[in-house]
Amino acid sequence: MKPKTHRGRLSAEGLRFAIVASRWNDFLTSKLVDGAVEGLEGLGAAEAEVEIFMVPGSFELPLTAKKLAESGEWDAVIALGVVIRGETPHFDYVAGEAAKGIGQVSMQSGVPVMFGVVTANTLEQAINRCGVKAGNKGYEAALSAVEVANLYREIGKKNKGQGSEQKAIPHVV
Ligand code: DLZ
Repeated sequence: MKPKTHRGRLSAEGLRFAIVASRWNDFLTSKLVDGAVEGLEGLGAAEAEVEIFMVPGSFELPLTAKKLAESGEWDAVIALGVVIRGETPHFDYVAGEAAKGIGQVSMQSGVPVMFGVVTANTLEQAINRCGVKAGNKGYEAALSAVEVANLYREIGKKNKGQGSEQKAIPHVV
């Protein structure tokens, strides 16, 4: 058996993206923003279709993402922040609320909201995940945003198609 597999296209053409980024740990979050923009641009996003919204800290990411998701303007929202356990007395609250809130926004709005928040135990770990040395979570989040935005478009089209087939059933019976 070889079931049909659906995978979102890695093309940002015709899609709109909002990036919401925390200013806390700005020297690192700015790298995440750069990574996300680079990722979107590399996949063909137009400059006019990408906008960046800055917030004070990661705690503010969920509500801002909610307002953006509810606006109906964006195919995906990319939330970026950095929370470092060793430097943050309220690490669990800030990181936990950001993660929980972003997940809820995505589920409630139906708009994909990417979790591009680096939660690290040490500054060194955080640096490594912000593209200063190696991987960049902003870049990764941008690629995921493009992939799922395209996948959900495809699923949306399929659902619409199924809706019209279902309407036909009573006439057949
Ligand atoms: C207050 C705070 C602390 C201690 N640490 C961080 C952090 O490591 N990363 C981050 O993004 N934000 C932090 N904040 C700020 C909170 O997210 C929030 O902006 C403030 O508590 C105001 O609501």
